[in-house]
Amino acid sequence: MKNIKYPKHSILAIAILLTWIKTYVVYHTSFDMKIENVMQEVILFLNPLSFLLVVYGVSLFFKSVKARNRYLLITSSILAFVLYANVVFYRFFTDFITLPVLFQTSNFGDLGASAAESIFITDIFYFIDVVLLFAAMKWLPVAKEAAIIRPAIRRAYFVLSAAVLFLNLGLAETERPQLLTRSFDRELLVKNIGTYNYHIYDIYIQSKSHAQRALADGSELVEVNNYVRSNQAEPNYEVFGTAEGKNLIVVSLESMQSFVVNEEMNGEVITPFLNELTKDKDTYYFPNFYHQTGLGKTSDSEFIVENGLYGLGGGAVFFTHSGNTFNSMAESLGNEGYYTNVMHANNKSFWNRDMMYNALNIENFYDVDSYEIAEGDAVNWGMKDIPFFKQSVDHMAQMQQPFYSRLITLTNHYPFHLEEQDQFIPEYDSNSGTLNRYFQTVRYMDESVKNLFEDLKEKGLYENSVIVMYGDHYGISENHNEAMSKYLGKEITPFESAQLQRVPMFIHIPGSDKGEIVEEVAGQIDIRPTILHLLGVETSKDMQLGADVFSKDHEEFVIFRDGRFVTDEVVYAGNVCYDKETGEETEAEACAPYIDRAVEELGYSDEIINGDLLRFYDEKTGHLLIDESAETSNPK
Ligand code: GP9
Ligand code: MN
Repeated sequence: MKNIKYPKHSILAIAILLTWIKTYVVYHTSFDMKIENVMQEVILFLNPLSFLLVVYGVSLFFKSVKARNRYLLITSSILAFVLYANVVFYRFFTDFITLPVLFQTSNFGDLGASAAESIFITDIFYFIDVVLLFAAMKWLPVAKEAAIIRPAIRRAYFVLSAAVLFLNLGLAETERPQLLTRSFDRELLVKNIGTYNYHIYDIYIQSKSHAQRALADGSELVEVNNYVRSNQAEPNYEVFGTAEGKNLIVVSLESMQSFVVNEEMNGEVITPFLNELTKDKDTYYFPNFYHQTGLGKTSDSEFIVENGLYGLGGGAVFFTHSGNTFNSMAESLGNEGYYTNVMHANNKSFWNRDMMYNALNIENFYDVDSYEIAEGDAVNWGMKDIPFFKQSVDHMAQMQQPFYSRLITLTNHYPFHLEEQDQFIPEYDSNSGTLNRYFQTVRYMDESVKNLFEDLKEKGLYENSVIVMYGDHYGISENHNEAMSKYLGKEITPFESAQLQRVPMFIHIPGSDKGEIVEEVAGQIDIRPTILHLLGVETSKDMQLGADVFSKDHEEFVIFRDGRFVTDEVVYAGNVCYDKETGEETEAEACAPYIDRAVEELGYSDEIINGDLLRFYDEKTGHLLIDESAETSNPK
C-alpha cells in the first residue's frame, strides 16, 4: 500500500476535475438551463474546462510544491464562491450575475431582505470540491515533484488548454453563430462558453465602458447640445396632441421589411391585412422608412425608439451601457401619468432587457413568465405571435389607463420556421430556404396583427389607443442576394441593399380620419419625437437626435449605423453616391455635404452613450449640470 504513488501533478488534475464536475452538476441542479439537443449538452459539459485548465494551470509557475498547492486551494475556494454567489443570485432573479448589478444597490435591497431564507445548510455541497481538494493534498500519496516545472511542460500544457478553448468556441459557434458579437443573452453565454468564461467576458465589456465614462466630465455636452438644438424640429401644431391621453401600443414587427408590403409572391398576397391598413382612413403609412440598427438588432431598435439616440457601432448598447442615465420615452410618458411596460414572451435576460428596462424606467416587463405557453403555442424562439398578442391584450385589459405598452413579436425570426397549420401561403421557390420560408412567416405576422386589432376591439381597448407598428430590422441578409434578386427581378447592387433596409411603419389612430401614405424619407430615430408630439408631450428640451416626421422642419436624411445614408435625392452606400430615383451612380458632390454630417451625428450619439453624458443633463429645465461635475472631478 505504502508504495503506491499517484503521478506528479495529480493534485492539479484533481483540482481541475473536481471543480469541473461540480460545475456541471450545479448547471443541472441549480440553474434552469434549457438543453435542446445532444450537442448543447456536450458544450455544457465541456464549457468549464478551458477556463479551469488556464486558471489552475497558473500554479505551474510557482516555484515550490507548497506554493502550488496553496494557490490551487485558494483558487478553488474563490471559484466555489463565485459559482455559489451565482446560485444564490439565481434563486432570486433567475439570472446570472453581471457586474453592474453588483453596483445597483436596489437589487441588494431585495436580496438582503430574504437572503437568509435562501441560504441552506445543504449549500455546503457547493464547496465540496474545495474540501476534497484539501483532503487530497493532505492524504494522497503523490510522486515527488520537482520544485521548478520545466518550461516545455508548461508550454505543452497551455497549448492543450488553448486547444480546448478553441474546440469549445468552435462548437458554440456552430450551435449559436455570432454568439459573442450578437446573441447577448446571459443564459446562452453561460450555456455556451461556461459560467467562468462568461464572467471574464462580462468584466471585459463592463470595464471598457466604465473607463470611457470615468473620463467624461460633462463639458462634452456643450457641443452635443448645440448640435441637438440646431437640428431640432418644431412640432406641427395641426397634428400635435391629436392623440392626447390615449393609450399607446407600440408593436415591434420582427424582421419585417417593406419589400413584402403591397406585393405578391407567386400570385399570393403576402400581407393582406397590412396592405388594407396602408390605405386605411385612420392610418399613416410610411413606405420610405428605414431601420437604423446595428449588431444589437431588436435591442438597438428598442434603444433608438426609446431614446432617440443610435445604438453603438460595435456590440449592443443594451448590454454595454445598461448602467447609464437615460431620458427614455417611457420615462417621459411615465411623467405624464402613463403606466409603462414592455411585453415579450422570451427569457428576460435576452439582450440584457431586465437590466436595461430599469435604466429606461419601464415600470413592468411582461417576460416569458407572464405568459401561459400551451402545447403547440411555441415555435422558433418562443411563443407564437397570435397567442402572444391574445394574452398581451388580456394583460392590457387589467392595466390602469392610459398605458404605454411596447410589444415585441418573435415568430417572424430567422430561421423562419412554422408548423403546417400556421402556413397560410406556400413557400417561395428560390435557392434560399431562408427567403422561401420568410414569406410564410411574414404572412403569419400579418395574420397575427389582424388578430391583435380584433383582440383590442373585443376588449374595448381599441378606440382609446394609438397603435404604432414598425419593422425592427432586416430579416433577409445579403447572404441571400441571389434569391432576392430572383424575387425582385433585378440585381442587388449596394444601392438596392440600402433600399432593402426599408421597414414598414404605421401609425394608426382609430377615428382620426387623417390617414394617408406619407412619402417622407424617415427612420426609427424619428419615432420618439413623432409619438410624443402626437400624444401632446413637448420634447424641446430632450436630448434626442430624431425629428417629428409631421414637422415642417423634418429633414429627409436617414443615417444608417454603418455610415450609409439616404436622403430624398441620394443613397450613399459602399462609398458610392447613387441617384435615388434611378439607382445609377451619380457625382460624388451630391453626397459630399452629408458624409461628414452622418459621421458627426453618429459621433455625438456615441459620445452621449460612452460618456454617460445624460447624467450631466436636466431634461426638465434643459440645463447642463456641468458645474456640479467640475466639483466632483476637481474637489478643491
Ligand atoms: C429576442 C428577440 C430577437 O428576444 O428580440 O432578437 P433579434 O435576434 O431579432 O435581435
Ligand atoms: Mn429582431
